[in-house]
Amino acid sequence: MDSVTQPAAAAPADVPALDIDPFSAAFLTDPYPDHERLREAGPVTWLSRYGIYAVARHAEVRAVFADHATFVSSAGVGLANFHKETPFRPKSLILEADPPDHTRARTVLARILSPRVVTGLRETFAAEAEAMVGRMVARAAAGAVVDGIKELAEPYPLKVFPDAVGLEAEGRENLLLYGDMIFNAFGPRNELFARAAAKVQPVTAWIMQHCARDHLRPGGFGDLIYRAADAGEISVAEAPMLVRSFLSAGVDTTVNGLGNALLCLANHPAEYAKLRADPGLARQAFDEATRFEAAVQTFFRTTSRDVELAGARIPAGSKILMLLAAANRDHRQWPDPARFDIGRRATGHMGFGSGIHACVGQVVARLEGEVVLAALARQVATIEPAGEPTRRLNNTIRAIASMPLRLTPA
Ligand code: OVV
Repeated sequence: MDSVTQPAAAAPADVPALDIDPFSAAFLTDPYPDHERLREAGPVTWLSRYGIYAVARHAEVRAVFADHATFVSSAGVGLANFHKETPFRPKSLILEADPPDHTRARTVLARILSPRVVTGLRETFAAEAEAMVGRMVARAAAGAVVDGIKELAEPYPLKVFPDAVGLEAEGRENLLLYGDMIFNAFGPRNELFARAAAKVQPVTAWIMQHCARDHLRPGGFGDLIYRAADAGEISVAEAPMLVRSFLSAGVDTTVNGLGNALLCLANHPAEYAKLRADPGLARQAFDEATRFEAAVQTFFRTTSRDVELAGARIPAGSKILMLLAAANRDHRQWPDPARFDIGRRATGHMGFGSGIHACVGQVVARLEGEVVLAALARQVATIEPAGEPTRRLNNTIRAIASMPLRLTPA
């Protein structure tokens, strides 16, 4: 047997083994039946195909996030173990790091993305949301079927976030290609990865070029990273790598967070009616959509020592897949978890992770979600699917390529 077909390790005796492939086209197209199987098989399971552990319940996902010294990020947060394989790209200084290295990078990014700073963006982000929704509604008023992805979920984050980072307008389509590539790279070296990686050279070159200081508008998030380097908080060599984190984590996530929220609202007209009646529910509705259809479906950790988790003995050096989206529909945590209900308080969901690595950009993401959903609530009376959405399969992101919608202007 060659090394590709041979499992990485023998199945452990004390953990249920499953033959599920969480990176297959079938799983990624409709993950929810397999999420149920993974959750109900036990608190910790073994995925024979990859020789990895998996956790799909809320309590265990949260427990793994909470113990960052045992479940480390520095060996990679995808399937690849960086102690055995070369990383797909130079390691992120924040995502793929542990304390104390992680702490230094996190402190700088957390200050740049602090609630106080992000409050300063609210007016600009809200105005752009009203304008973009307005253009889409004008097309609908003229009788057109609109595309919720191509006309809103993609262009909105591609406008406001890189503007805030301080990136020029030209070439921003590279951000979508780069996101698709790195989120595929957290999974196995399957067909999805191969297709994305085929474009790696020009896209990576564009990204790294635009992480340089002279490409970044003074006062934007990117420039603020360089000012942290000026102040000696991080090295000059680290600065472009932290700008890269903005460009890696800030676009594909919010594009699909918005796309998934739009799909939820189109598929649940009674919930949209609630939002329409009270646009003040927009922020809570976006959070519920992030619980119900998490844009980031999975991340991995690697054990730094032998550990017992929910009765399972896991050896040092093991990869553990955390199914965030499965945890978000765990009936042990949420009443009626498979119901999209914008009236519920969805806080505590794993869509932004938790613990020291919890999404540092979630204040920006939530702002984008809130102002877009509030603009819809004010300008659109009803949202209906006008055909099946087309999925874009990705090893990590729950993504939609195109979503025909019929809108009734308010
Ligand atoms: C959360 C996240 C996703 C992807 C990339 C990064 C972070 C990064 O730091 O590069």
